[in-house]
Amino acid sequence: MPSAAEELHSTLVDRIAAHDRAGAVAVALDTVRSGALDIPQVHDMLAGLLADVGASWKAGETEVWQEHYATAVIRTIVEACHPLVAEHAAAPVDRTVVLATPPEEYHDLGLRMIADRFALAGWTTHLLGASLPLAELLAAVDELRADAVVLSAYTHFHRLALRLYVDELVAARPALRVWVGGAAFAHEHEGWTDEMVLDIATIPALAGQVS
Ligand code: B12
Repeated sequence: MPSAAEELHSTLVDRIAAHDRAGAVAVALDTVRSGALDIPQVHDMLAGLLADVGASWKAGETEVWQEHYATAVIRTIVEACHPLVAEHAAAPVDRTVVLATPPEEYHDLGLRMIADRFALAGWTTHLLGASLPLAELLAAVDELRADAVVLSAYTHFHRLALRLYVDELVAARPALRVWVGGAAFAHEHEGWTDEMVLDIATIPALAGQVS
């Protein structure tokens, strides 16, 4: 018998192939509301689905527009689940995090999901999205009184650019906690400290590490 994640995966593949965005969103929302999967489990499944779409595009089996369409449907699902994040969130932990990707890094869907993980853990969460210039990040950190910044890189190229970005950020705000992650860090993080590279599984327990 297929698991709830496998069942949702297969239904979403069908709905996306049928260009039925509303149907895809409805089935994902029903799955969370029924308790069959929680939001992180839905996000993990969606990330796997997109990796498959990307592999299919690379193999020449999926058109660019189809990849964009699947990504857009998945983003709509993530946003549609957002009210449920507030319903399922832990008690507020009195910590604030700002999330962004560095200039020219447009892969921000993973970061969007990470924002919800922080919200579920009780953090005040401000997602600033993709390609944020450092000066704007610094202004946001001050205005929003952030305790921590979370940055994401998908490609190796953007991981290299992130190094300088983080060095400048740390020099400008030495007391700020800075975490990085994303696909560019999935296999190793040479040149980065263990403390800075965030393990997604530790998010529920992070508040105690930030004063
Ligand atoms: C969607 C997508 C796009 C969208 C992005 C939309 C958006 N707003 O995010 C668009 C169309 C903009 C795009 C553009 C490009 N893309 Co693209 N894209 C993808 C695709 C299909 C899915 C990526 C995705 O969203 N995955 C789902 C998310 C949820 O996964 P994730 O980001 O890894 O996040 C998870 C974890 O990594 C983690 N995480 C993420 N951030 C953080 C941060 C922290 C702190 C932590 C703890 C965890 C964490 O949490 C998430 C949940 O598990 C992949 C295919 C694939 N195989 O992945 C290609 C892919 C990433 N793209 C690729 C390429 C080449 C490009 C372009 C260069 C294409 C082009 N010629 O223009 C441009 C580059 C744009 C740029 N400068 O950034 C390549 C990258 C190859 C590489 N590794 O170098 C891929 C792998 C496709 C391929 N097979 O070749 N892309």
